[in-house]
Amino acid sequence: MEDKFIGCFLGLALGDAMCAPYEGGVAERFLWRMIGRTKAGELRFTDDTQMALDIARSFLRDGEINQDKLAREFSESYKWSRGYGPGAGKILKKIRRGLPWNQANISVYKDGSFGNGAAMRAPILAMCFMPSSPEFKQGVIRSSEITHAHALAIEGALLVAYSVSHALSDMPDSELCRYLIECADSEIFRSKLQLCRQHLQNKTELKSNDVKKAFGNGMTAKGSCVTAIYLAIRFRDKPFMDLLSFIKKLGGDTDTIAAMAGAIWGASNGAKRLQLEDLPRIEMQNEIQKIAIKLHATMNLDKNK
Ligand code: F2R
Ligand code: MG
Ligand code: MG
Repeated sequence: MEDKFIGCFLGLALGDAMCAPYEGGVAERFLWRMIGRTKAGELRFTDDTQMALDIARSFLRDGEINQDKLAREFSESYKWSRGYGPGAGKILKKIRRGLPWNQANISVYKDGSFGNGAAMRAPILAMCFMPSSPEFKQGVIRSSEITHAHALAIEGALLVAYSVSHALSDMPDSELCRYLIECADSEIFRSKLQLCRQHLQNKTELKSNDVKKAFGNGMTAKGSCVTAIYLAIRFRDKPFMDLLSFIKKLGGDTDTIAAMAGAIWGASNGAKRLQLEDLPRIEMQNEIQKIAIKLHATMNLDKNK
């Protein structure tokens, strides 16, 4: 199980760092080519991994998702050069200046953001709480709403977190799809998940343009979360690099789709199947691995209480 936790966190961070140079349009790609490596030549990660690390550190320190403390952690980690979403960046700067998070999160969009910024970091919650516990759903909601108050952003985060959790426990694909469809509150997520189940059952080899049309490749939760879930399951028995190559071709919000899909893939397959020796190193790789091991130890301790 420890190897699956490491696979999940490294799958998220590697997906993010390796697909970040393919995100967005020409300007974003050019910028990331300029700032996408550390001085030591390691790949830099973006907001996806940074916010996942913030949640993990906050949970390991506090033993819970304490929204005031996590809001502070998020805002103190904020750096423009991590490529945060436009709304999220504004919210985090306001929190840093002292605005309470529950005012900041409705200050850019009055109903809150429906971007995928809550879902991209949600895999960590599956390494903090057992999926059957009430704390699981609460943890996802609490960690999401600090920056993403919109119901669709939270729904996307829950679906990604459930997918990771069930990948950690090897739930069969058909059961996972059925479970996710039951959990979906909105028509948009339910219909995309039904389509996802159909394509997986029929083993349809959708081309990247068809994946984009069916599930989306953008920065909203409804236009990226099911894409990541579909691709993680479709590529589960294939090499990690095949998953990333497909996402690079898909374009759009590549780092985030790869972070979410990479976390689900890594939770299913574990770190050994990532074949790290053949992949570029990312910044803080050892620390990410250590944090995954600590999360695993904490979850086991909780189980024994
Ligand atoms: N910021 C980036 N990438 C750079 C730009 C990419 C390029 N321009 C492209 O179009 O692909 N990446 C990071 O941002 C994403 C996570 O975003 P997050 O944290 O959800 O931010 P935000 O700004 O809240 O939401 C993203 C966009 O969704 C639309 N949106 C959200 N809520 C809305 C609402 N209530 N009404 C209208 N529009 C809403 C806006 O366009 C937001 O800007 C990840 O990709 C991460 O890697
Ligand atoms: Mg990013
Ligand atoms: Mg992104």
